[in-house]
Amino acid sequence: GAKTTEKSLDKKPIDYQEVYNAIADILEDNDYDDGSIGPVLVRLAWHASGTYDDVTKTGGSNGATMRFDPEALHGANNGLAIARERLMPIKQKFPEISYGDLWTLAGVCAVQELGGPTIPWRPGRQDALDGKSCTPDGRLPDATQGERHVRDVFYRMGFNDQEIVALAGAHSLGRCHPDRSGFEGPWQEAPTLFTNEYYKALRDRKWIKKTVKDSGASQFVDKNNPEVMMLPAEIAMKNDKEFSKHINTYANSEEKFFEDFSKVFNKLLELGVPFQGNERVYHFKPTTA
Ligand code: DDH
Repeated sequence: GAKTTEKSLDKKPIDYQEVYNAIADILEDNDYDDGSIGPVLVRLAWHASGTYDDVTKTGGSNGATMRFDPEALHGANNGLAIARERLMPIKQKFPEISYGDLWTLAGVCAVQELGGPTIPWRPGRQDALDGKSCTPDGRLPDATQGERHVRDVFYRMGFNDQEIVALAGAHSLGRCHPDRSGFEGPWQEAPTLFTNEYYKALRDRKWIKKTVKDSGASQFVDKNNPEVMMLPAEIAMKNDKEFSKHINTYANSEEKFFEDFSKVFNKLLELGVPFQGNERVYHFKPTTA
C-alpha cells in the first residue's frame, strides 16, 4: 500500500561517499589545535573500536557505547566529547547512519584527507540504545606503562607485534593535551600530515625524560626540539627488539607503512561488528585528489 511505499522512500540507501565528503568539509578549523579536527576524529574511531575483547567478543565500534556513561567518562576518552559533537551536524544531515558507522567513517576520512592511504570501509554497525553494553574501564592502553602492557592490550584485540607498530603510526597525527591525558605536544612537527615521520622521529632522535609542568606527568622530549614528544609506552616499544624491528621497517618505507596501516586500521574498525556479509566495501575518493 501507500504506507509501505512511503516507508521505503524514507529508507533510501545512504550514499557513504556523500557522508565522507561532508566530513571532509568540516575537517579544517583554524581555531582548533593545529588547524584540523582530523586527528581527534581518528582518536574517536580508535577509542570506539579498541575496547574489543576477542575472547568474550565484547566491545568494539558496534553499538557506539561511548555515547553513554560510564564509558563517556573513562579517563582514556577525555576530550572525545568534542569529536562527537563536531560530528553532530553530519548525523543530522544523514540521520540514517549509525553512530558507529559515522565515527569509524570519520576516522577513515581524516586519515585519507590528511594524506594517508585509502582505507577500505564497510557499513554495518548498529547503535546500542543505552549504556548496558558499555565496556569496563581499562581496555585502552595506558601510556605510562611498558611494552608488556601494550602487548597485553593489543593481543586481547587480536593484533600481533607488526600490527601494533603499524597502528601506532597514527601518532603521525595530532597531539597530547595536558587537560586530557596529562601529556603535552605533538609527536613530530607536522601533526596534520599523515606520513611515516613518527617512526623516523622515534628511531632517530635523542629522547630525554621530562616532567610536564601542568600535570606532573613524565614524558620524553626531543633533545633538539623539546616541543615534540614521545609517551613512556613508545620509548619502551623502541627499546623492545621485536617492536623496534617493525619501527625500522616503517621508518625506512612510507609505502610499506601505508600498505600495512590501511589493512590494520580497517581491521581495527571492524572488530566485533556483526556484518551480514553482503555489505558493499567502499574505497572513498579523497576530495583533495
Ligand atoms: Fe593514541 N594517544 N595511543 N593512538 N592517539 C593520544 C592521542 C592520539 C596512546 C596514547 C595516546 C593509538 C595508540 C596509542 C591517536 C591515535 C591512536 C594521547 C593524547 C595519548 C596519551 C590524548 C590527548 O591528550 O589528547 C597509546 C599509549 C597507544 C599505544 O599504542 C600503546 C592508536 C592505535 C591510534 C590509532 O588511531 C590507530 C591520535 C590520532 C591521537 C591525537 C588526538 C588529538 O587530539 O590530536
